[in-house]
Amino acid sequence: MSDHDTKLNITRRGMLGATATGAVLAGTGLGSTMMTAKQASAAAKVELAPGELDEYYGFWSSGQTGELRIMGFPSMRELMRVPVFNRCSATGWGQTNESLKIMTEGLLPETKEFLAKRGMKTYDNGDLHHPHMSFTDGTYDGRYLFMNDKANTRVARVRCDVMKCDKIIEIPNAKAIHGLRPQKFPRTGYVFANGEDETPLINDGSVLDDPSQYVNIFTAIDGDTMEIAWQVMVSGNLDNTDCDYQGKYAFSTSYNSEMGMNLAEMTESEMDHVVVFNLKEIEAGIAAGDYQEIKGVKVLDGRKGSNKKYTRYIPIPNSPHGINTAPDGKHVCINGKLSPTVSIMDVTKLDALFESDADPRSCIVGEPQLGLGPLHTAYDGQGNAFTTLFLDSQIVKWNIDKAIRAYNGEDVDPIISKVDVHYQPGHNSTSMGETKEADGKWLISMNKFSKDRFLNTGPLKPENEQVIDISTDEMKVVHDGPTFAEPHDSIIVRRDIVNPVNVWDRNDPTWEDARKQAEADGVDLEEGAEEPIRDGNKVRVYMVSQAPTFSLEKFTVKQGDEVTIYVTNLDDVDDVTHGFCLGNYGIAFEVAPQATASITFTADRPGVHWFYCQWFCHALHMEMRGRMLVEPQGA
Ligand code: CUK
Ligand code: CUA
Repeated sequence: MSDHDTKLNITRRGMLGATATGAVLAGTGLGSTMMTAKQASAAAKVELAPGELDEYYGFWSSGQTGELRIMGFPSMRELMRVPVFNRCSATGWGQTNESLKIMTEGLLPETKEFLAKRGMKTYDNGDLHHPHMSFTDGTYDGRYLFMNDKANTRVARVRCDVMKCDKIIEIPNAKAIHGLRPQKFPRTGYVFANGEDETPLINDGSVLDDPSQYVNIFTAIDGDTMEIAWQVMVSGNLDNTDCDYQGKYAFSTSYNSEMGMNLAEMTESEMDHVVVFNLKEIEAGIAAGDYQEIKGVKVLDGRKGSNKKYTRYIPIPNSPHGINTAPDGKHVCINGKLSPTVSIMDVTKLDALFESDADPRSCIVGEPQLGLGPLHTAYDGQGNAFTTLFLDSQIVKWNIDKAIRAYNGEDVDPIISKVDVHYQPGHNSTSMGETKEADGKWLISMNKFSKDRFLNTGPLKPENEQVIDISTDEMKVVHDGPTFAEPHDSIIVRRDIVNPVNVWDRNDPTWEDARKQAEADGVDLEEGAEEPIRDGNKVRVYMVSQAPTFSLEKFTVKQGDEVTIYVTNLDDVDDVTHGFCLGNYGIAFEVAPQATASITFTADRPGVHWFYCQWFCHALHMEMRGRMLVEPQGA
């Protein structure tokens, strides 16, 4: 890079609010020293002094860990883990009655039966790839986060007021929910989720090794009720999905248009496709009764050659993966993966495809060659795009308008710059980049390999997430962040949009069942009961907690009783969370301020069993304990 360029960049940087050091050095023209100082000043924007707050919330997936993670961004401090599809030792997610209800009520009847035979109530694992926030008018509205489970075909919702999961549903007819995006306009509205694996529509064993009878399913969920609005049967598999800013179309990439069952078959054809879903036509089709009802869901036929107005198949080279709608409201980038190209689709040209027999490729207005292995694209809101190059281990910054002009024959190079990342990036995300309010400040590159970037942790290495300053044309890596298995995707949300409470509302619906049971037992949840309430061999123990005591120092049950313990935390001070851990009974859960939580188990071990508060809450936290006395059978 010439001195001239460097100076220009620094000047622009100065205007964007770099430190005084940067501005001074810009005047001196000390090339190499300047780079270091620039990097230092960019890094300084990432590091926060003790007590300083981040500018953004980051909502991170965790892949096969199955949880949602909350990051402070750009400092990359991990703030919280929200269990969703996984079990959590700390919070009791997957143990408490309240969490089990959320984890089980949305399972399909056949799944409940299948799990019951294995002595399970719900799946223990999940594979969470894509967390996305609800939208209103094209930007985040801070209501909900939605996320997929590829492993067990589920979709979950997290409430942003308390940052807890409140709904999990299993999607019937589909297999391996992968791509997931909320409707951007006018609001969410729909949550679009597509299945990655193709199977027979009625997958009961009557069709097995006959892929010609397999289908794939695109699903629209009502984000308010978490019920399935409709499904569309498609040809080929489906990978990632996104939708437009007009509320008219959703799209999914397909890397296996061949419907191949092995690698050679799946990568055979030069062109795969994007499926475009016409939301109005689909709604009209539902209204007209043009569907079959399978497992309680209305399923429309949008397969190739079905001659319907529901879908169009746009040929795209070669095994496309990520699909990302630009903040300009017009362009959608489809990342070629095995092709070094990104295909730019113009959503304003989609009406014509549905109204006439126009060439499906007529909506493709650009196809720049960017490098090897393009997987996902993010945006700065200023007409530029950032694409991860998995094989090149780079992020490429390029200009959408220039790419379109080059496609039309003009001699322009859309590529602005490239930066090395370490190593093999999958997703990348920019600050507010998947909304109309993309602000062009930061990019996170979520790299699948860290190799030599951290102290060695043995054969299993962390991934490496790198924060990149994109406020100038020259992208700068300013921070490495190791992370455990295996975040795929993330969103970076301005902090003013997210406003969680500090203390639960006592009327929260989460413990509605506990409230009803207490009422039936004539107990006030906020007072607890002095003695266990016996109902045959069912025993209910009502306790309250207030630092540093539980309201019961002991209670007695009989061996073999089915015991339910309710704990209500009366503390209403920020951060005074208690826990309930029952030793050698494998029981532990969190009770946050003003919350009620409960657990049901069989008291099959006689003897003295201590319970204790497992969340450090007070100088006398150790003393916050009590005994469960279990009388032996026959005593
Ligand atoms: S997919 Cu993981 S790198 Cu599941 Cu979003 Cu592309
Ligand atoms: Cu209550 Cu520790």
